[in-house]
Amino acid sequence: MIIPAPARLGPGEPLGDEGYRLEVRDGRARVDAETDAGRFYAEQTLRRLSADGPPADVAIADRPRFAWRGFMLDVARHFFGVDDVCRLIDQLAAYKLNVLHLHLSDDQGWRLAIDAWPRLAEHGGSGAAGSGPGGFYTHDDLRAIVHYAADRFVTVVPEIDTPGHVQAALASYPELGAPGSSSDLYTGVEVGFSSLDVHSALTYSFLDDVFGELAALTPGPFLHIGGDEAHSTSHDDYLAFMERVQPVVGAHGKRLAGWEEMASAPLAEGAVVQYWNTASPRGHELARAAVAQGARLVMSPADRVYLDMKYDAETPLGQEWAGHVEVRDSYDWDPAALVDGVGEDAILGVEAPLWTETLTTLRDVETMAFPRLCAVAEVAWSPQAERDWEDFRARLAAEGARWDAAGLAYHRSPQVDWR
Ligand code: TNX
Repeated sequence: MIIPAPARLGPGEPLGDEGYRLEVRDGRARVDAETDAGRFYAEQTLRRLSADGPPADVAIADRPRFAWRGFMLDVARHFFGVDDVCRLIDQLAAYKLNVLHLHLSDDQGWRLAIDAWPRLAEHGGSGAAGSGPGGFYTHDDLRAIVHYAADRFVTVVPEIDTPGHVQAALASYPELGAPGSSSDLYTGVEVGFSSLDVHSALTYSFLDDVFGELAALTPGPFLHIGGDEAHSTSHDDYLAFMERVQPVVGAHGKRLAGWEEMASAPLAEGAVVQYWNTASPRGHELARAAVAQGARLVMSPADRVYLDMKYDAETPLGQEWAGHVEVRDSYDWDPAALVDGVGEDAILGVEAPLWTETLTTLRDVETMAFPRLCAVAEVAWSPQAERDWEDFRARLAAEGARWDAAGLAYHRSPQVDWR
């Protein structure tokens, strides 16, 4: 009926920035909220309650467990245009997710026009993983996405991956790499082979230009600088880079976000670190290192919420390095019980990344995202005590009919008794 399951707040409990009270009696609805976001979420809930006819009498007081409830789309390995992204934003809003993290650059593609460095998009955006077509967002395109998202209380968190994952940039401007680096476009799916020249002043004036244009296009508080898998950057160079890049982010009025590797460096105040690598014993250490520095965490454990992992051995698309991830795996976990020393207070939220090395169409994206994204949405919104797999899978079964009607592609998981 409703996804995600509502919290049960007592009469005096505050609704906060996103909470609401909803009362339906004799077919009439009454909403209380302190914010427009709260009213919006009440409306989403009411819409679900009314999906199959007039809603039954009900009284709900609800607010989210976590402030950051995210979905990440990799538009670098394969590009997805404004219409596709807006269609996904509709789904995020329906499930009360509020962050769209756009992975805008990687070795295979640079996906945002930068006025000061035009070859990034023109040349760096011309290809994709495999032989797929390229593409990039103009400033107006990104503004349209940001606006569409904001209307649905979704904040866009833009990511420019640094200092690694930059082959598309190096192919466009070879002077950004250390002498001797390759300046070829890359269409493979390896990671960890490219690096910005961390010792060159040009690198930081380049990033200042890029972050400046990006900051002006995205009103949200965060700028994500990646920082992952910089395997061809030495650790000393990585530290030198992190020391120099953080003030550039700060100078544009943004808070720093980055992948867990970033926690191996001293971090600016207010930084957000994204835990991901469940295949490495370093992941837990890095998460604790982030907390020890006062950073807050976004939990993206690959073996739970990486939406590019295959559901099972039969899944035609996706990857397997973090194992198979069925719907129940995405649902049955507690973010605050995942890493020793990383409790509720250290956690800003939960995000499900969707990497697109193997995905080329919106249909591919939807099939990998649904129904697992609904499970993640409930992990992020509902209190642990209100979450129950049997209850969730029953609600999910009803959701399938809605997706069929809307033409949304999804995986008909054998774990759910679809109607
Ligand atoms: C790891 S997650 C990556 C990505 C890949 C993904 C594939 C992360 C920070 N880095 O570069 O696309 O695995 O599952």
